[in-house]
Amino acid sequence: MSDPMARAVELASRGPEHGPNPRVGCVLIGANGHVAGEGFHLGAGTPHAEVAAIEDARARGMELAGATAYVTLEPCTHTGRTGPCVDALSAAGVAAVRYAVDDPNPDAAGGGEVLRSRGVDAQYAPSVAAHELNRRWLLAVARRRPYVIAKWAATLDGRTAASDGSSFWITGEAAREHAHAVRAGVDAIVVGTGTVAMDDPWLSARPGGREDGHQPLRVVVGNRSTPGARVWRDDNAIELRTHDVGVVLAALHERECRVVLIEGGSVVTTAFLHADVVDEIHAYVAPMVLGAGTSAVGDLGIRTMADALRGQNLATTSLGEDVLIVARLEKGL
Ligand code: AOF
Ligand code: ZN
Repeated sequence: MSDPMARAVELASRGPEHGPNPRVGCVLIGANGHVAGEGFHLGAGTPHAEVAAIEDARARGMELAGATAYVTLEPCTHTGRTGPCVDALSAAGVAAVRYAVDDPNPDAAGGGEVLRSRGVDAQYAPSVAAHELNRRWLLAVARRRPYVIAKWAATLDGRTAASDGSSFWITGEAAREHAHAVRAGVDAIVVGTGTVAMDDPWLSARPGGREDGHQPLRVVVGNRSTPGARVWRDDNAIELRTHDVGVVLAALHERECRVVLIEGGSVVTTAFLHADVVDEIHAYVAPMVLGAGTSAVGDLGIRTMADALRGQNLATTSLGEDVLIVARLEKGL
């Protein structure tokens, strides 16, 4: 095995993108230098990667005394939904641990130190790929608030609806399909009551035209009531009667939402941008001009070019006639 940590990252990436827990992979190399077991985490409530790898080694009848564990995240010390991985690793006789990212979760962190105190050769072995895989999760846990993506579909002149309120459709099939795949990877979708009243959206994740097994929580913010709207079709939806962005983020953090998608309308999107909590923008742009109507983003109080919110262009993707620009605004980590 040339690079067990790279393999661990590859395994980790098979875990689900959404959910409260990180994507973690583990490779156990036996004292003989051969792979003894592999595992990855399948989401909250299922075994952690380390335990999955130990179980895999047992199922294969492999010896773990003197083994080295390569884990993409520092092994946990806590009993949460499952037991502490530091105990599982030491009980299995693992002699050395290499972990690629320090755990930012205060309840679970400190595994490296605990293992060293037990005589295990545990070392932090940073990997950019491991960090990148859980970038959003790491930020969400460290900042105690969800990672925020603001998304809109606009015309070339930045309009998201015509002046009569109509907005179907700005972007084409391919862009809408892409947006459904993004929805399937997030924990919650936030919209304002205005959007619910005007568009009556389903806010479901339907990649490939079919409801995904994971449906994000639908979150409606604002003071208006919207009885009978499609968002209320089942109980995977909540109403937050506030305009305070901090209150919305605290409520979603409380529910262990790590990544949230703001889908408008303009008032809500503007409020999140104004509060400086948007980490990423997904702007779908259609080759269309309206000249009048709603702007994707309202006044942010920016009066001069030097004060513009400047993102880093992470990706530009052609989707049929349309283009998606993904810009990262996030600071830190
Ligand atoms: C995971 N998978 O493979 C590892 C994790 O309370 P629990 O049991 O759901 O544990 C979640 C925490 O455990 C998580 O926030 C992280 O700090 C730590 N390690 N978590 O979900 C894993 N190794
Ligand atoms: Zn664990």
